[in-house]
Amino acid sequence: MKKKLFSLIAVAALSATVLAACGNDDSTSSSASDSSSSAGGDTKEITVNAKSFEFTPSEIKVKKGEKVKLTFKNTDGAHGLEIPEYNVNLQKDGTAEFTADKAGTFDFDCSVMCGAGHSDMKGQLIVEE
Ligand SMILES: [Cu+2]
Repeated sequence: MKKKLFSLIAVAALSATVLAACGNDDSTSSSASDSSSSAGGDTKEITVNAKSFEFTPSEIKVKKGEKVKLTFKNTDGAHGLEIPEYNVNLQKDGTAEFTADKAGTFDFDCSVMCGAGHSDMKGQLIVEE
């Protein structure tokens, strides 16, 4: 009985470690209970990091019709990420989801006044037909 419980805990702890190790850093994770979140499907997951004063990557390419899950992360300073055409405006670390249903090249930029290089923080979302 006790042994079974222990191995259950060990498995839970192990999977929590594995999850944490793969860079999927969501701070609100409540261990193994939220493993149901969007695994698979055709969602394109993109992470954009921001530092003073640039985005990495500064160019995002997706295909038209693709569902996009955008994860935004500040690695230095406090910045935001705004894609007006897609009603995305993250003003701190977080995620935004949208469907890339308009083809074209759309500018994104920083939406938090972050200092001298603020207006240089630009990138492009390219939605290919
Ligand atoms: Cu800024």
